[in-house]
Amino acid sequence: MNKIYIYIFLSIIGMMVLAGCVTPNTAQLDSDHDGVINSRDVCPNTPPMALVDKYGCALDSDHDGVIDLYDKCPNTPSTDLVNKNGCSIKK
Ligand SMILES: [Ca+2]
Ligand SMILES: [Ca+2]
Repeated sequence: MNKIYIYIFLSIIGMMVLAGCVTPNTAQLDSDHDGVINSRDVCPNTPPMALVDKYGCALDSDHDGVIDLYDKCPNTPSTDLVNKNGCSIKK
């Protein structure tokens, strides 16, 4: 008897979805799992384990273009050119 009620309930929900009455709430998804939902995420593809700001963008504390997650020299002067590891390139 209970299976019939479950079947009827699921059928009604299914019909509502098909009719467009109920849509999955994709705005609340966080596809890159950084803690910032997609509808507010300015950087939707941040690497796993990267620390992010309130906009969902990976932190780059020394602003050299290499995010903290990959930056092996986290305090390079802002005037220096850096390599892919975030370390100053000798001039
Ligand atoms: Ca996100
Ligand atoms: Ca950096």
